[in-house]
Formats: sequence, C-alpha cells, structure tokens
Amino acid sequence: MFEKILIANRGEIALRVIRAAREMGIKSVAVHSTADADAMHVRMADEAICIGPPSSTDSYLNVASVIAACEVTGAQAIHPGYGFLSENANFVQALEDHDITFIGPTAEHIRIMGDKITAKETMKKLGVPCVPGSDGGVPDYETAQKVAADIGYPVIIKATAGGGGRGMKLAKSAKELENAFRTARAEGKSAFGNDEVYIEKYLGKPRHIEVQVFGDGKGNAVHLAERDCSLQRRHQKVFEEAPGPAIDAETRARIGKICADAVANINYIGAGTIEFLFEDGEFFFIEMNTRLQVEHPVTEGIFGVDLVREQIRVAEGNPMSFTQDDLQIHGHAIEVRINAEKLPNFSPCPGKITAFHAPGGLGVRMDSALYTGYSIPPYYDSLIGKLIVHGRDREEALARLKRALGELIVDGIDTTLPLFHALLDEPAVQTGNYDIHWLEKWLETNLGG
Ligand code: MV4
Repeated sequence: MFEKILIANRGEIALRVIRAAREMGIKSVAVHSTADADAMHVRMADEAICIGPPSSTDSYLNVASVIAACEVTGAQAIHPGYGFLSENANFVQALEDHDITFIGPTAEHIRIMGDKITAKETMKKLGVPCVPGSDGGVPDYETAQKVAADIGYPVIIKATAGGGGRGMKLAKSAKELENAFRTARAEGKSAFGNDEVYIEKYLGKPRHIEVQVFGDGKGNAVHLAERDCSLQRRHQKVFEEAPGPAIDAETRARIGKICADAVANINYIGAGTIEFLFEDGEFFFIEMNTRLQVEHPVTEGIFGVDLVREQIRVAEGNPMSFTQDDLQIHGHAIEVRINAEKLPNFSPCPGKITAFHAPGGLGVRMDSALYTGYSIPPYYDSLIGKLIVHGRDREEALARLKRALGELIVDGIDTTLPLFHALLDEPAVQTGNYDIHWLEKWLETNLGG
C-alpha cells in the first residue's frame, strides 16, 4: 500500500487526486510552479514543493524536477492527472529506473497508443472496428492516390504522431489530395518530428463516442459504458454526457464487451478511453487515450464508482473493487467545462476572482480549484471548473444543470458560462440530436465567433 503519493499536476484534477488519496488514508504531495504558490492544490495537499518557474516546460513538464520532488518527499508513486506528463512514455520509463510507481498504464501501452498507426493496427487485431483506410503508413503521394481511389472520396490524411485533431487534412476529391497529403506530412514533421501519415475514409456527420475501460494489468478488464462528447469547439470538448443519448442498451453491451476484451487481452492497467466515431449505427475506432480524462466524472456519476481510487488500487497491485456485473448504470450525468475565456471569440481571460460560489444540492458536483481572491495565472489552460450533474434520467439532468448554472458565481473575469445558458435552450441539445459539427455551426450562427 502507498503511504504517500505525488500529484504531477495542478488545478481541479490535482484536487481530484488529493481527495481520493485522502479517503484512502494516503498522504499527498503537491508540486507547483512559482506562479502557483497560492493555488488551491498547494493548500489542499499534505505537503507541497516548488519545482520551477511559471512555464510548464520548466515545471510541470520537467521530468527531472518531478522525480527530484518525489525523492525529496519520499512519495512512492506519482499520479499524473491529465495533460502534462500523463501520456509521456519516456517519463514512465524514467520512473521505473527510480523505483517510483506510475499510477497509470505501462510505458509500452502509452507508446503503442501514442503512435496512431500502431494503435489502429493493434485495435484491429484485437477485434475493435476501425475506420476503413490505409494499412499502416502511406509512404508517398503515388501510394496515397491509389489508396484514396480505393477507399473512395472524401478521405482524411492523419499524422501518426498527431491525435486530438492535430495534423489532420481533409481531401474532398482527388484534386485536393496532393495538397492535403503534403500538408499533413509537413505538419507532422514540424509539430511532432514525425512525417508518417495514414489515410482514412472521411466520415461526414459522426458523433464522438468514447468507451471508458479499466484493467488490472493481469488480464482482467471491464467497461464503464460510453460518453458522448460530440459538442466540441476546435477539438476542445465543452459538454459531455453519459450514457450516450444515441446508444441503446444492446449496442452499449456489444461495443463495451469488445473494448473490455481488447484491453484485457493486452493486460492493460488502469483507466483508458477508446474513442470512436459513431455514424449510422456503426462504431469506428479512431484513437485510445491512456489516461484519466477530464470528463471522467460523468462516468463516475452514472456508476457510483471512484475511478481515481481504482487507479491507485490497481497501481498498488490490488484487484479492481468491482466486476462487470457489479457495474449498473443509474440515471444520466452531464458535465460542462467552464473556461476563463471571453465570448464570442473564446479569448483567454486570466485575472483575479473577486467572488466565487459553487452550486450545490442534490445531484450536483463542482470540480474546481477556484476560490474568492484567487488570481488565475496566464500560463496554463483556461479550464476553471467542471460542473457535473446527475439525474434519474436525461431530462432531470438537464433541468438540474440549468438550475445549477444559475447558482454559479464567478466574478472578476469573463467565463464561458453564458454559452451554457444559451445551449440549454436549444432543441438539439434538449433532445441529444447533435453530431461533432453541430456546435461550431451553432456558434457561427449565434455568436458569429
Ligand atoms: C475523423 C473525422 C472524420 N473521419 N476521422 C478529430 C480529432 C481526432 N481525434 C479525430 N478527429 C476526426 N477524425 C475520420 N475518418 C472527423 C474528426 C473530427 C472530430 C472528431 C471528434 C470530435 C470532433 C471532431 C471535429 C472535427 C473533426
């Protein structure tokens, strides 16, 4: 059992991990940059240690500093949260060399899923349905022409080192292919130092459906249903819900089992998310995330489980505390991400919080590291809180969300709060009838941003 763990992160996710650790009787160590000396995670942890200057590269992303903090404080394990070092295979490998446990998957699994071609090949072999496309990398434009003609237009060219929407180019017809192919390559090269690309059939109006999986690293794994995260802007999710309004129980059980079996097969350990595009009743694998995700609370809401506690348990070598049969869905959960951004352009809006009040009451959870008097530093991402609601059904969850949004007070800065009041009045949001392009089209019509 761990006595002390270090959290290599900041903000609401650092609090999330500290809370789970405290409930388990585990001491927590916060790390922080000089810009975060007054941050809530520093106050809430049992110990805190400064690891560098404001820039993430020199602090939260600095492997040597994080490891040194672990050695100085005697923490036995590191929880990476999301972002920062959470999917960095070299970091995980370095921890092994220092006998520090990484609370997350192995370096090997992170590496496999980080390379999108290898991830897709692996998933295909494991029986997970994938988007039709090239078998592996496409070495040159001549091959690209053959592959694209074979699949049929439109096609999308993706950088193997990309992901999350980076390094993708659409070719609607053969005359757009050369430019798309060369641009995707160049972007892969400059952004990730890897110019390998692959080609897929382009799906025009899919939903983003992601299946939560969890493994014990010993060949046992479960799924915790899916989240619909289709409401995104520039590949940033803004509204997520579970279960997916377009997925019926039979479909859920079928894709869930495929995903759980796949990760059991590779002895996956910890939390993972298998991302799909879902169109016309069919699932197409696109990527796997080997971390706990921002939107994990909606899954926790409908299953009543603590995913961070489970991550810590399996990292200690314990079994998961539930089996697939123990996992039953109760009701519906929705999360909205509140950012320190000014509408209509979503421009970052750091500054001093003159008043903060979190909503409460039945079925309401607010994960935020804000407090009245706190100054949001300009160096990190703009997420300032996640409001998560749970109801007996989707309708109740929506009504609760509207009520809770009305209680939230964040004074002193601009936030994306007004966006959610407007979205909740939209029939498409009320009925769950949206795809991955709905939000951007809506923003264009309604905000002109
Ligand atoms: C696609 C696609 C259409 N067809 N792949 C964007 C993020 C990355 N995870 C995958 N992405 C896409 N891949 C094929 N074959 C459309 C997208 C996409 C998207 C996916 C999920 C959520 C929002 C999106 C917004 C634009 C494009």
